[in-house]
Amino acid sequence: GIAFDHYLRHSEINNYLDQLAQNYPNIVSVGTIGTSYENRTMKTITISAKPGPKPVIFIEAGMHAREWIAPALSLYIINQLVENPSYGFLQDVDWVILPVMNPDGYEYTWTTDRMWRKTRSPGSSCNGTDGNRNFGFHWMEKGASGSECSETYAGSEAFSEIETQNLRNVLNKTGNITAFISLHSYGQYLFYPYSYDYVRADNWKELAFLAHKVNDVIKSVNGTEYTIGNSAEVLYPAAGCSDDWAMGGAGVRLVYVFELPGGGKYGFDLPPEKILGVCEETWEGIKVIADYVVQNC
Ligand code: 0X9
Ligand code: ZN
Repeated sequence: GIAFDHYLRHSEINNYLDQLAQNYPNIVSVGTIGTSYENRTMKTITISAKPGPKPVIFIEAGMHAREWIAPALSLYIINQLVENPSYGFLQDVDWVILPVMNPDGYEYTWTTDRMWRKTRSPGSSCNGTDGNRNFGFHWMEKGASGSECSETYAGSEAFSEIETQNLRNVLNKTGNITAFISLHSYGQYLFYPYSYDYVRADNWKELAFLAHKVNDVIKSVNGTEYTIGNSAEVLYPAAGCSDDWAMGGAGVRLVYVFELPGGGKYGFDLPPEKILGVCEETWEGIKVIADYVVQNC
């Protein structure tokens, strides 16, 4: 079983996925998309209640090491889908979930520096690249840094990081991805593309319409409200993010970034006793996206 009253180490997360694959072999499979720079296994879990082609919802979490609520929410979603499988949409949608996009950084936040954000690949003066500036769609145009020591260092070239290569490759080879959701914290924003500049997706009206439905449902749980919009307009331009690549590079139709609620001393260190509430409310919003995919995609 799994409890949502504390955060898990990367190895515990991988063990949970493997345990589900063992206990639910008919609907769950665990795959590896590759290894991280420090050789940790990057696992995805696929949840498919019945055979045959269906739209896929892909969820990526843990790009930024310190944003611990994001992997925790991805595990809550997995737990709901697998262990409480009473949801109608399970018949019509497959799920692929990557709980820890940046395992080296994640472990570093446990052992050494709670506020670490980037990967752990070495540089000549500072370590780490911001994975969310390293994707090859309008790479380095705006809101990304060429300085190794910056928190938003975009890397020596697009896809310089093994972790971003691994995500690119799995998105390229997974057919039928209809929705891509990237989980971050914090700030209660719900972004749709593009992030690289003040440019909206062709289907931005559809994305905005659905985002408002998601927000209404989340708000009805505990009152939490999200700011919705094109991320360049609402926050700041940031080129090289995974969501921009999912749409512009991999052609995914429904693309969102959730900036989950913050808490704790620094915003990123949401206290463990707050995990469950954030998971419960956000899951209601994720289900709205799943229902939309079933009805419209
Ligand atoms: O700067 C970022 O990468 C994100 N904020 S965070 O505090 N989680 O680092 C914002 C991402 C900008 N927008 C999109 N990815 N669309
Ligand atoms: Zn983030």
